Amino acid sequence: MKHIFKCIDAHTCGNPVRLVAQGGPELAGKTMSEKRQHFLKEYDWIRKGLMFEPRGHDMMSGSILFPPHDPVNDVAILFIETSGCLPMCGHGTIGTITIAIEEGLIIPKKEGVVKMEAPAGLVEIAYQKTKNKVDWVRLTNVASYLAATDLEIDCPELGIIHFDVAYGGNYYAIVDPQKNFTGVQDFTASQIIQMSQVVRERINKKYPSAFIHPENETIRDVTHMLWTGDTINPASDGRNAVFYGDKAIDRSPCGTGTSARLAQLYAKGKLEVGQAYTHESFIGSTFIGRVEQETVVGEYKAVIPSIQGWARIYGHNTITIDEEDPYAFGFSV
Ligand code: PYC
Repeated sequence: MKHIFKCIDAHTCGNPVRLVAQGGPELAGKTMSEKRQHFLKEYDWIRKGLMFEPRGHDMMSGSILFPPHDPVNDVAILFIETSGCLPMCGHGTIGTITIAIEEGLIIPKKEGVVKMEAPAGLVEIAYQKTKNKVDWVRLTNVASYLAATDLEIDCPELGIIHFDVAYGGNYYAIVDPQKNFTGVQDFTASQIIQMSQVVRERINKKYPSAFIHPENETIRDVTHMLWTGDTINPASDGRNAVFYGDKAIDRSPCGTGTSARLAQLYAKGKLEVGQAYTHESFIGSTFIGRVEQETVVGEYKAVIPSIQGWARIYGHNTITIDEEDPYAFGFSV
């Protein structure tokens, strides 16, 4: 049996986004969170086949669009990544909206605005288009908050490190420069990956069930690590290396990671409502983040962050998953 997927490939500030325009499954559920559970149970082979080698790679990330559940919205989205089906993905949103608008896959009710249902919640998006190109996309993300501060863990290469945990659509352990960690500028991507693999596992073992979203218990645990450090461009406000999946460092500044970072900085009094924060990725590409307003999530003080970035389409692919191919459902080395 052969399964055929029409995909449009783009990158958001360097990180890949593969939008599955045709061939995605029909899913059951009254919300995108329920549809995500259905996909994970019955169709995860699609994610594995399209994201992992030989059709994808460690950083591959993508999306599938669905009609909105509430007719006031424009679209609903499922994120498919090497790391699973994320509740929310910022670079994935910027890439998907760029593709969908340029290729006419979404006709928004109001030009320049897309209301998108993600598994983590409703995300309102603004974009600017010149002729048939999207110049930028700005998403107003789900409520983000600082969940814990100054926790400690033993990192094999560094010794004891201190970290905060913040939610920005996924839970991030944020490691700022400190005695045993001088900053991302002093490490290679491979070194950060090796440290993150061990540290993330140790964090979730040491703090079991500590990070569960107060309004959606399917969103849980530290899934991403965000290491900070000196910027490449002096005009930027911060730089990160975001680790996700098993071997990926985000090439974009990471939308949910930037949201978590904004929530952390705001809670610590280092950022004000409305203040722009230029966040650099490991490769030096930038998003502009902003705390738009304060809010609450359960018992936590939270913020509504916005993230602005750009994406470029680079390919139109018809991808086949042939069940007789020994590597039909991907592999990882
Ligand atoms: O941009 O939110 C993001 C993201 C998550 C994982 C990779 N990128």
